[in-house]
Amino acid sequence: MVTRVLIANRGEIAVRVIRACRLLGIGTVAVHSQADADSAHVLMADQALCIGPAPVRKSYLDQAAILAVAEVTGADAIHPGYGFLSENADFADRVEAAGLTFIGPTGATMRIMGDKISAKRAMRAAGVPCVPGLDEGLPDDPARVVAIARDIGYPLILKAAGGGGGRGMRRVDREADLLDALAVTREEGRSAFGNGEIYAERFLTHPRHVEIQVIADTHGNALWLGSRDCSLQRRHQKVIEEAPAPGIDAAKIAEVGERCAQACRSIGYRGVGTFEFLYEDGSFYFIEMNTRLQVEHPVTEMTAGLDLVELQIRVARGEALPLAQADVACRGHAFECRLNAEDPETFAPSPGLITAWQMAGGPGVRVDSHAGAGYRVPPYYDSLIGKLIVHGATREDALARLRAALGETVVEGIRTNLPLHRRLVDDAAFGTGGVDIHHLERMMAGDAA
Ligand code: MV4
Repeated sequence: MVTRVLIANRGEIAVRVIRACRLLGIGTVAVHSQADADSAHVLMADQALCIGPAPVRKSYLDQAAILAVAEVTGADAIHPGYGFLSENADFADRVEAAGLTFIGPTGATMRIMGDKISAKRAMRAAGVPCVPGLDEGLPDDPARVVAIARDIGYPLILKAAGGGGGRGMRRVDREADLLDALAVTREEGRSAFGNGEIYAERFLTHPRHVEIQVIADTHGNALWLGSRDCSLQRRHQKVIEEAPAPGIDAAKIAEVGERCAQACRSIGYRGVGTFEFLYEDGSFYFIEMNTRLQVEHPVTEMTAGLDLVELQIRVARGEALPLAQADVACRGHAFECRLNAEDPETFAPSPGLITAWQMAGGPGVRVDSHAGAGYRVPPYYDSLIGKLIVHGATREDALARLRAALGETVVEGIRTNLPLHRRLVDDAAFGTGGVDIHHLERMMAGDAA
């Protein structure tokens, strides 16, 4: 039963989840830090409770405080949003042990995907194409490490099993650097993730970051809902995402998508999930699976014509998916610009009072945000203040709408990355589509030169 959902998050995603609950006639409970007392999610929810001071360790990451709020408010489900506790397997287990519904996969599934070696092993076994390399931790014996690395070839990349999202990785270009690089990466893995297991893969030099959205119910049904391209990023922070990934044969994407959906069925996956791939020279290579709703889910919603948060709640309460793969049709093209309170050149955070706020509108334009004029962006959390999402019949139409929408958008009082977005929509390579993960950093390096 899901009659009252506690939203264990803040900002635009808390607002997004509250909207979905309202559509379903489900009650909502917000939790917030002292710094977010007058935030939009607090005002929108049926009830709101303060769970602690501004620092996330003492509020949005305080599992006991969140579970206590669920108990006193009679919430019967918890939506974790993204970030914070969304991929914390122990939290998912504690929620279920308290007799509540965790809106997401089981703790056991999250543990498999949280360990990047076990994730890759499980996905390779399920028929998902992976980066060449052993799906095992590297041994201690230096001679065996050198032999394994020779088999993979150089350049290769060392990755911490407990890492992910760009943390705990190191490129190695030659054998002479291998053992020192392994020692350093192991030590980082131990100190950052409490896990010194390291694996090696062939290093792809110019990949695109392409992901496949999936959703699965508890009746053995799983669907793939199209692709997204998230290559436009800087230091693992995505800037613009789009759906579908441009310039890739639809049949090739469908083939990989089917593999992802089949993998979900074979491991008994439940909820929404994302298979992350590197795409290089016409091939897909699985790297990680995210077991949460992602920031960029709206571009999939716009192209698939589905409400992913509604579907998340429906499958969490035990309903069968209301559609089959043959009913999934991805139409047109969508872009999402992440609007951040940050300096457009240095990317340094720029919190403070928003004095003017004008968002774009019109056909195919959507804004997901918790901000507005008079809102003070707190300095304690990530700098995302909203997302501008556009949809059009073709990539060209969507890009024209995005350019026009960025022209209408006004945010004053703080620095934002709007100037960067306006520049990117006029970038020739981005206009063509299919830039690799290094494009933005190359562009910024060109400015400095
Ligand atoms: C790689 C790679 C090249 N070759 N793996 C970074 C995030 C993490 N999810 C995986 N990452 C990478 N793995 C191999 N075998 C390059 C990256 C990478 C990257 C990937 C996706 C998006 C942005 C990136 C930025 C730098 C490096």
